[in-house]
This record gives sequence, structure tokens and C-alpha cells, in this order.
Amino acid sequence: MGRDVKLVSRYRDGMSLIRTSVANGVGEVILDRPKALNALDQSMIDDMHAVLTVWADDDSVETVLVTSASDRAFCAGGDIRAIRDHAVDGDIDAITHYFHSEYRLDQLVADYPKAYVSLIDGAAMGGGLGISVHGEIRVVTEKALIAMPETAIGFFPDIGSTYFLPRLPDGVGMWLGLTGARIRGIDAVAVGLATHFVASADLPDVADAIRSGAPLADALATSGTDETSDVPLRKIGEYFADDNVVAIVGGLRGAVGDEWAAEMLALIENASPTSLLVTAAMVKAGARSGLDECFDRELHAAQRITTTNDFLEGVRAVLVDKDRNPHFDPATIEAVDPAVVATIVGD
Ligand code: QUE
Repeated sequence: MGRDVKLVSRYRDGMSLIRTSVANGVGEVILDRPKALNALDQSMIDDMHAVLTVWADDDSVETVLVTSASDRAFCAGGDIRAIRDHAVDGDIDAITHYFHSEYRLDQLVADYPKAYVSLIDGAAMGGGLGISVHGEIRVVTEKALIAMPETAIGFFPDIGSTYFLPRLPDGVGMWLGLTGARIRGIDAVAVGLATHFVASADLPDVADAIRSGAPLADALATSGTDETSDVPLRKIGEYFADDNVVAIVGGLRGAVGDEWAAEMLALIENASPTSLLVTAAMVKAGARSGLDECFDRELHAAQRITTTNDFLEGVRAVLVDKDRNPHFDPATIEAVDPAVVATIVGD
């Protein structure tokens, strides 16, 4: 245990934004950057990759448990503000390094040779899903709030989501990716993003049972709920099974009097038109690609899209000035040059 703590803390001279421990065969990573809702900065990505790499070959670790020190968030995403600063500074190498190391961490989670358990008792968005959804067990509570919100900031759903989104039930991946809709824990179980539901009040006991080294099936024996998901799977299949954004928007506009369709249309109209087209193309391409290929395509697209005005403007409006009034250019899907989308996606 001391060895692991040293390895991680050496990087930040005792100031790591993750905390780690090993006991009873369980290696725990606590995400500990509560002021930024545990948004993953470069040091957290590096520290988490380092400790997971050590534990993969450490016989005293059988299970990895990932939890949060924030009572509001599991992890709000990547360090998008820092990426924007790098873009403003023209530091493309720092952007490439960030996404390369983030996706390498997500890939390690996907390939992890041991049980990997995430406890999601708050917001888990974007990069927060990258370090959880690719793992074997994702426990959510009624406080979980799950989304891929990137189209609102002029980015696109990355972190390997172009692999898992197209593998969700009909239209669900395109729906989540285009609209950035936030879903609840029970909904995440219903669509397959989460594997277990536990009441938030019971989560400390479940966490302690896992920490005590109990078999996961026993520790999770109390999971489940009478609640049901209200995600409208039939409508999602109807409106979002197409990979053509113009057709999707046309369908939603034609759904006069349907409050849900109007809500989804409003989310799409709030997003960057370029991001919408990039997202649809990436999710479509991801359906026919392995995870490695999806990460390669995402890295290419992330490098390109972060230099666009829409990304600078989207992050400014949502995270920097917080006026939530971005001026995307072009302002309509119809006005986006398909060649620009093709250059970003790279296929
Ligand atoms: C899209 C995103 C992110 C986002 C909002 C979006 C994202 C992210 C954060 C975030 C939220 C709160 C914080 C913080 C970052 O918001 O990736 O530091 O305190 O990290 O619409 O992709």
C-alpha cells in the first residue's frame, strides 16, 4: 500500500487529486477534486493510469473500486477549460497529450484484467463515463445524473463513447450524443450504461462490503429497485434511429404537440451545428469499428475540433462566462460545409 501511495504522490509531491489505498484485495481510487466536480485534469489522468498499471500486476489487488470524495459528482468530465486555454495559446501538443493520455486511461479500464467497480452517486458526464462505463461494474443511485453533454460546448462525445453509444438500444446512443440529455441512474441501468442500482442511503454499506473483500455478488446482493425508467425507448427508436441529423431534426419538428420531442429539439438547437454533424458521423462510424479504432478516430477529431471557433465559443459560454449563450458559426446544420465535418472526422 505504501508503495502505491508513493508512486502516485511522487508525481504531485503529495498533492495528488486522487487518493489511493489497498486493503483486503481491494485497490480503491477516490477522485478528490470536489471543487471542480472531479473534472479529470492531466495529473489525475496520469496518477490514475499509474496506479491502475501497478495494480494490474499486483497479486494483492483483486478488485479495483473507484469512488468520489464529492457528494455532488462522480466526475463532471475532462479538464475542458484547460484544453480551451491550450487552444487559445496554440499549444496543440498539450491538447494532443491530454486526449492521448485520457483515452489511454479509458482503454486500460476497458482492458482491465481484474474486477473494476465504479460507484456513481452524483453527476457522471463525458470523461467521467470514460473511467466507469468501460469497466465491468457500474453502480448508480437515484442521485446519479448521466450525460454526454459535449455538443453544447462545440465538442463531440469522445472517451470511447463512439464505441459504446452505437451499441445501446435503437437510437439511444444517437439521442444521448446529439442532445446531451441527462438521464437518471435507473435510466442508465435500463439502457445498459450502468449495471446495478443501489439506493444512495445504502451505498456506504455496499462500498464497505466491497472494501471488506466480500465477493462482489454478495456486496451487491441488495441492489435493485421497484422504480422504473421513464426513458421513452419507443420514441427514441422512432426519432433517433436515423443517422441523418437533418432528418432527425425534421422528425422532431414535425412532432407537433409532443412535449418530449419539443424538449429534445430545444437541446439540439442549443448545440453547435458542426458538433451535431460530427457526432452523428462519429457514432455512425463507431458502430462498425472496434474500440481501438474508435479511440484513434476520436483522437483525430479531438485534435481538429478543439482548434475551431465553435469549441472556444462553446466552452466560453458554458464553462468560462457561463452565459449559456454561445454564438456558433455556422448557426444552422444546413449551413455546415460537409467537407469541414469530413476533415474533423477523418474517415
Ligand atoms: C460539456 C462538457 C463538460 C461540461 C459541460 C458540458 C465537461 C466538464 C464540465 C465541468 C463541469 C463543472 C466543473 C468543471 C468542468 O462541464 O467535460 O471543472 O467544475 O468537465 O456541456 O464536456
